[in-house]
Amino acid sequence: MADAGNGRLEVNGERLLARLDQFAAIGATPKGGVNRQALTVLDRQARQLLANLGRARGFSIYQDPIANLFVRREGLDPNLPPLLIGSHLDSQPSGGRFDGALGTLCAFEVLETLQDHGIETERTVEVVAFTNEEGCRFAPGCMGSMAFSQKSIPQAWQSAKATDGALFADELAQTLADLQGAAMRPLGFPISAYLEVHIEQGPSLEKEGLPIGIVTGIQGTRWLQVTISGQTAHAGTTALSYRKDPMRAAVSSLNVLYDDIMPKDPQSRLTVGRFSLEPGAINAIPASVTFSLDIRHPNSEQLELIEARIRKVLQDHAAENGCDLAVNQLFDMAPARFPDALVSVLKNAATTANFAYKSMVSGAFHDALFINRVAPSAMIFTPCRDGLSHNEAEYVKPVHCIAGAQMLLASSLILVGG
Ligand code: HGY
Ligand code: MN
Ligand code: MN
Ligand code: MN
Repeated sequence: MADAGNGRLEVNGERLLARLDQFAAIGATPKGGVNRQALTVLDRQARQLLANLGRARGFSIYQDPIANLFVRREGLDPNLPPLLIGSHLDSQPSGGRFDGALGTLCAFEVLETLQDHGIETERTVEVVAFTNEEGCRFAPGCMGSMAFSQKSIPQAWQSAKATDGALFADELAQTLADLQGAAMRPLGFPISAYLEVHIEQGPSLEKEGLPIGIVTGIQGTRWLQVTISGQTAHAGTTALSYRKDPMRAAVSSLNVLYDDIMPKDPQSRLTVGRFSLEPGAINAIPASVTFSLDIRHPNSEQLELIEARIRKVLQDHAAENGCDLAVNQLFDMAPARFPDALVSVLKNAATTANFAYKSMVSGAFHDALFINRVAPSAMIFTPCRDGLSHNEAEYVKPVHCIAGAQMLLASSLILVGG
């Protein structure tokens, strides 16, 4: 096995960094981030680029009915379920150039390194770019990995009832049609394991000066869509006692929730990411306000309690303001715990590759959460500057990008034999 003179196979760091630049150019924003949202023309361009790069290396290219993209490097024994490695290529609207792309391109770099050195693995290795991990343009997140794990595409995602359901169906069909040079295959297939490299999207690895995090699990996430409906009326003539003001109900309930949840439980997370009012006239009391709530906690019971508390507070403040309340749960991702045996493989790889590391639970959700429901999965984190992500200033040092790919290569080699 060719190596860099120190007895180990090395990824081609320069090539990886060049690939990251190539993909960052697709949907590049003026502040150095990317806006490459799921199923947009830009997302399709990134998928096509990965497919072309894979074909140029002689790998087979597949997609499935939810537009997950696969780049396959055959192993010696076709009867062995493949090792799946990858992440996602879609981004946040004001996203960073590493979230998702780093994991996908580290995975592709593993295939290229195996190819460069003519290494024949017993087991086939496939790179995957899962569709719509972010869930911003179309909720929920992790659509590709969720559909893969349950071998079906929930009807709700394509029905007009869901947020932009009809648009989703059209954009999915167009994305599938646009991809050149890929064969269609059914949703979900047996895999031996799934590994994902991802940026930590938090500050701890950088703070502790560690190049690698070994992820033992992912905290739970719930998304709610809240609509408080009151009565639109004249801003100047309507006295307080006559008002049914949904904005007042929203502000007072959120004030309670902001003070009551995160300050009292440092493991909890509560975020209002989206907020809109109807009709949106400066001089009319709103008829309704609609906002999102992103709730996170590593513990399922706590997540349940937090959601119940939120619903109660919203209900009380809506009622106090003579308003109606509707709460729609957009999704509920139960916490995931990765299998110890696979986590140990990553730890062995880190030790062999001489990377200092720590074990940690992910604050962000990832495709690995769903794939872990059908096959042993685990993740490798790299530090990111100031822990910043879902922000155009997201940054990972080149040395850490390369460390992520090297870890993925070392872990994959343990899992594929040959
Ligand atoms: O929201 C998340 O946790 C993921 O980064 N999309
Ligand atoms: Mn991500
Ligand atoms: Mn993300
Ligand atoms: Mn992910």
